[in-house]
Amino acid sequence: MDNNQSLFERAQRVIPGGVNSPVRAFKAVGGTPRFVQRAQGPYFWDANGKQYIDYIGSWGPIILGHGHPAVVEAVQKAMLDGFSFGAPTEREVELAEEILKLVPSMDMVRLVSSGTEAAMSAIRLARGATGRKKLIKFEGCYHGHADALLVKAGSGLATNGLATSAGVPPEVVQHTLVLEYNNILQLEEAFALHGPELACLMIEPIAGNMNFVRASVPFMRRCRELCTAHGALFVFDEVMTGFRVHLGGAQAVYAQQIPGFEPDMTVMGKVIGGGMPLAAFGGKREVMNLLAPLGAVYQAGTLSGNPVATACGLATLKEIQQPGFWAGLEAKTQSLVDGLKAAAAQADVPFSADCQGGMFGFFLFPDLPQNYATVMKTDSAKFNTLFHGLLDRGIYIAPALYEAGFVSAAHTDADIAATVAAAAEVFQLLSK
Ligand code: KE4
Repeated sequence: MDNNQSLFERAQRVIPGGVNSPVRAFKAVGGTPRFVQRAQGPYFWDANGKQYIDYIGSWGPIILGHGHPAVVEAVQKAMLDGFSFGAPTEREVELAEEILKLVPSMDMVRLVSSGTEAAMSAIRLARGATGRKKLIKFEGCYHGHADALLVKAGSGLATNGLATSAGVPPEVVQHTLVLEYNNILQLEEAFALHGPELACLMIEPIAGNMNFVRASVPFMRRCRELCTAHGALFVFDEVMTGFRVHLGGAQAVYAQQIPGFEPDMTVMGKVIGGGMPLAAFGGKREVMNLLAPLGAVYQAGTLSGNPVATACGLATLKEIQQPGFWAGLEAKTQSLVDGLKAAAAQADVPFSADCQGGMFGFFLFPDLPQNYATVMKTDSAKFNTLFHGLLDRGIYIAPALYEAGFVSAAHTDADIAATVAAAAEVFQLLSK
């Protein structure tokens, strides 16, 4: 038995499923999860000492690569001054100022410890600000595991969402409408039916929880128009895309295509903590001031704005502002996507891929899917062959066909070339 297997057996005796987050268990792809011993740059080494090129990077946060010297130094220094105080620190103010400088649609921001907490709090704030109950989300978008968000579409627009998890009573999800991503007709109908009751619309602007599906510009423009017309808050969930697809997040990408575009609120996470537990939600001053201790919308957290996590996040945000950072990252991500496309074409394997900044996705379809139903038509057996073929060759991609991939600044051209070469071998297996 190898060390990953023995560790997995041991873990399953004391941790449900042997993991602290379900996707890590390899349930969708089968096989034994790789237990990470250590990581450095674009690599990690598993419990057997095998090296992998890491395209998960903690599901997005590790945009600099593992163990960036400036980040390690900042964290080590912060730790010497104390791990946690439960009292305000200057560094929280510094990080908030940095986030607001880079995402000018927000006037204020509140730091929390996870994307789930940030999304949950943003919804509560939207409901408090509007006095309304209903919210719109989209099938295939994941905003963390708060009860109101564990919902799938009901039988029709007039009906309530249906809980996707045990333990979530119907009355908790009754105000959550789930629409099809990129479906303007459904969007129009939902606002026509429920406009005055809608507190907010929450969306992943580039849906990394459907692997990689972009909201079309017409769809995004219509979301903005309808939220404005009906007084619903337009909430961008940029936990994954924030500081990952662009220095200003996905909202900066859409603002290039829709003049003056901005959401009303933004939820962030992952990169802003540099890999440590840190997330945030923010918006316009008049909405954010409704939060306790000023306003009536309660929200709190023992470790919110943690002094070590904020040091990690700040050091990360400083590095991604260095000259040439984004050009270099985008060039590497694009060369990965182009290489994979060429290798798939060479093997005559139906394949499509897309990327933005340091985030990419691919599908075993000739055309990029526009919604969840299409993504889930993927031949999972073929995906699993691809996943394990790459894993055996030391390439670590997401163990689920609906997850995105991430390139860091530490990935080298040689790493990208090795990845494409490994994929070319595996595509040959798929085409047999
Ligand atoms: P966390 O609570 O996991 O920090 O964030 C929830 C969340 C919110 N919004 C978006 C767009 C997200 O992608 C996430 C979390 N992403 C998943 C990966 N698809 C985290 C991985 C996991 O669940 O283990």
